[in-house]
Amino acid sequence: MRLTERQVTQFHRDGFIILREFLSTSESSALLNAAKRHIALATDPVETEEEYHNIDGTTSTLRRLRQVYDRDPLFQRWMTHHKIRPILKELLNDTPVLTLAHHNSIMTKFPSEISSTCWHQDRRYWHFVNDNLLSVWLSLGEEYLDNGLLEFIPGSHTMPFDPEQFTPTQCFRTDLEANRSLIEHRVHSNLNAGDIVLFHCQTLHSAHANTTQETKISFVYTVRGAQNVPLEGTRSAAKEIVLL
Ligand SMILES: O=C(O)CCC(=O)C(=O)O
Repeated sequence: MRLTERQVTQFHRDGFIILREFLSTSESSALLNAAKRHIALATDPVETEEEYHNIDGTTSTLRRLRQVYDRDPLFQRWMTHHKIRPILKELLNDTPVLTLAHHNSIMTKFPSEISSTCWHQDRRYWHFVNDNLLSVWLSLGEEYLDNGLLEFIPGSHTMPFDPEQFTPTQCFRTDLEANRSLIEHRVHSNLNAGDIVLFHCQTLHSAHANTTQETKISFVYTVRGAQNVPLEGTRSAAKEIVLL
């Protein structure tokens, strides 16, 4: 599959694009069933909501299964899918490489008051020579604002920001008027199982808490251009790579 010129332009202009029904119902159902099996096992490495928000407490709500590439052949098949490779190559303008050190996760969003995510850029904790990285978000069910759908600020991946516009944990501050007027331009689009969102590592995005009764499950992984190597000695260089 190739993207149209319009889609490529849209990605570079907005910092994200949505491709509807990218996977068939049977492919996404198989991934959802496998994801549910692995969520039930919750084998390490995992991240909990409490860890993510630095909250001490007795409860532990799963937020993501990490390192899913190694957990199941079905997950590997999705992350190296023949349909996605040419698209990633086109958007990165380079050979795509899976960065297993980072987003390589099944995301769970259990109904929980603390499951929201502040406005942020994914590159906040990543260390590469440049910004040529994007994430592939796959919906495994319906996603909408009430169950924690992602929202994006179009064009934010190319905007120059001052460090003061972010908190010490790299959340885009909502107490600043300048930031708030940018956030007013946020957009969202409901997703269904099999839809994918491709977004640049500098695109500001956030998500609401899940206020429904159902858990939302999604899959996210990150790719970089082969020439965009991780900085030596950083966490970004800690895992092996997979050339696509
Ligand atoms: O699902 C969420 O709450 C946000 C996920 C996200 O933005 C991320 O993992 O970078």
